[in-house]
Amino acid sequence: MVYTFPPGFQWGVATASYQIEGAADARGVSVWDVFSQTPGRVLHGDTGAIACDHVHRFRDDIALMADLGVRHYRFSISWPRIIPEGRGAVNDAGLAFYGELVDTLLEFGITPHATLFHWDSPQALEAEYGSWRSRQMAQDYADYVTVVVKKLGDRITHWMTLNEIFCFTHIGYGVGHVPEMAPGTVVKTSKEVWQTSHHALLAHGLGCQAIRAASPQPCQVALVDNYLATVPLTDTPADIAAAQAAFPLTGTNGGILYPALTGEYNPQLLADLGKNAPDILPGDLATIHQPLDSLGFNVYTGVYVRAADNARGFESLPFPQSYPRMHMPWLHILPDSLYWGVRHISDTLQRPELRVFISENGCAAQDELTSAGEVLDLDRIQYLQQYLRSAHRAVQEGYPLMGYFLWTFMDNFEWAYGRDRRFGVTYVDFATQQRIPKASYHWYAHCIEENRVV
Ligand code: PNW
Repeated sequence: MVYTFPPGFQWGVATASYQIEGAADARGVSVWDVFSQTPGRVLHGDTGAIACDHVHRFRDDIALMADLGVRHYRFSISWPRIIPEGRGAVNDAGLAFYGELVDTLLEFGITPHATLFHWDSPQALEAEYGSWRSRQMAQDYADYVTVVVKKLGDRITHWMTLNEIFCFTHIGYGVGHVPEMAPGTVVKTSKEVWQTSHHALLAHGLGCQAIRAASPQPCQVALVDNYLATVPLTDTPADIAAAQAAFPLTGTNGGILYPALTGEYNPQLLADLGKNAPDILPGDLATIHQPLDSLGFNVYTGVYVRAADNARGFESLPFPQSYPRMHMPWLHILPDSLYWGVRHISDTLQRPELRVFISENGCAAQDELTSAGEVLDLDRIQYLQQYLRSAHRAVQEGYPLMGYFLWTFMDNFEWAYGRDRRFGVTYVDFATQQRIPKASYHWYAHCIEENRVV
C-alpha cells in the first residue's frame, strides 16, 4: 500500500534549545543547568553545557537539514540566552544568534517555526520567586516574548508559545518525591503542582497576546501540548465513544489543553481534584483562552481505553510488562495514538479552522555505529513508518492535519537521560561532534521526496 500525502503537507524536524545549543557561557543560567549539575539528577552526570555545540555549528547543521529535504524546522529560543536574568537587560548577542540562524534557514528555503519556551527557565527567576510557582513568571515570560517577536517577527511568522506544559510543571514539581525534570522541586500538595501549570497557562495566554501585539506582520500562533491520546481498544462504536469520553479526563488533558482551547477546566476534573484544584482568579480563564491558529500535538504514545460498566462508562487499560516499547520506559509503541489524538481533538472541539500539526514524533533506539560507519536504526524506521501511516489516515479522513515534525534532527541532551538516549535521525559522536546520518535519515528523506510513506 502506498500512502501519498496531499500536496503542501509540511514535512519537518524539531529540536529544542537546551538539548542542542551548548555555548552555556554565552547565556544566562537555566534551571536545567542547575538541575543537571546536581549529582544524581541526570544519568551519568551529563549536562547541556556543550550538548551538540549547535551554536557554533548551526550552519553545517542547517545544510544537513536542507539535504534531508525538510522545508520546515521547529526549534526553540532560550529565554536565558535572550534575557540572562529572566527580566531586565537583553543580551544582544543572543538575539543576534537567532537572527543568523533564521537568516540561514531562509537562505536554504526552510521555514522557521519558533517555540518560545522549551523548559529552560532562567535560574534567576527560580531563585527570586520560584519561577512557575509564582504568577509573576507569566508576566516576565510575556515581556521576554515581546523582545523576541519585535526583533525576529519580520522573519518568523510561525510561533509556538510553550512546549508541553505538563512536563515542566507536573514532572518538574513532585509531591513528596524528587521529580524527574527541572527545577526538580519537592512540594507538599498536588494543588501546588496544579498551580504551576495554571501559571504556565497564564503565560501561554499573555504570550499569545504579546506575540500578536509585537508581530510586524500577520503570524500563526500555536500551543504545543503532549495531550494523552485515548485509543479505543476495538473499533466498535461503544469503544470509540468511550475513548472520546475519556479524552478530557485522561492524564492532564482536562486541565491543560482544555482551558487553553475552551476557556474552562474540565468540570469533572475540577470535581475530582477537589481541594487540590488550582486557585483561579477572575479573568484568568479569559486570558488563557486566546484565539489560536494552530495546535501542535507531540505524540509518542497513548493509552488504550474500552467501554466499561462503571459510572464513567470507560476504563483505561494498563500496558502489560511485555508490551513493545522503544528505548525509554514510557515509550510504548502505539501508532494509532496519532490518528486518534487528531480525531478526538477535532471531533470534541468542532473547530475546523484550527490547524493541527504533529509538532513532535519519534523515538529513542539503541543505535550503534557499524565498522562501516553506518547506523542501521531499522527499529526507528519501523516506528516512524507506522506512525506516519497513522498520520496519513487522519489526513485521508479529512482531519486538519497540516504537517509533521520528526523528533529529532540529531541526537542530543535527552533531559534526565542525558546523552544516553538517542532520538535523532542523525547520529552525533559526542567526542568529536561529528554528525552521521542514520539509515532513518535516508529513509525519511525518501518519504519527503516522494511525499508519501509505504
Ligand atoms: C518530549 N512522557 O518530552 C520533549 O518535548 C522533548 O524535548 C524530548 O526530548 C522528547 O519528548 C523525548 O523525550 C516528553 O513521559 C517527555 O510521555 C516525556 C514524555 C513525553 C514527551
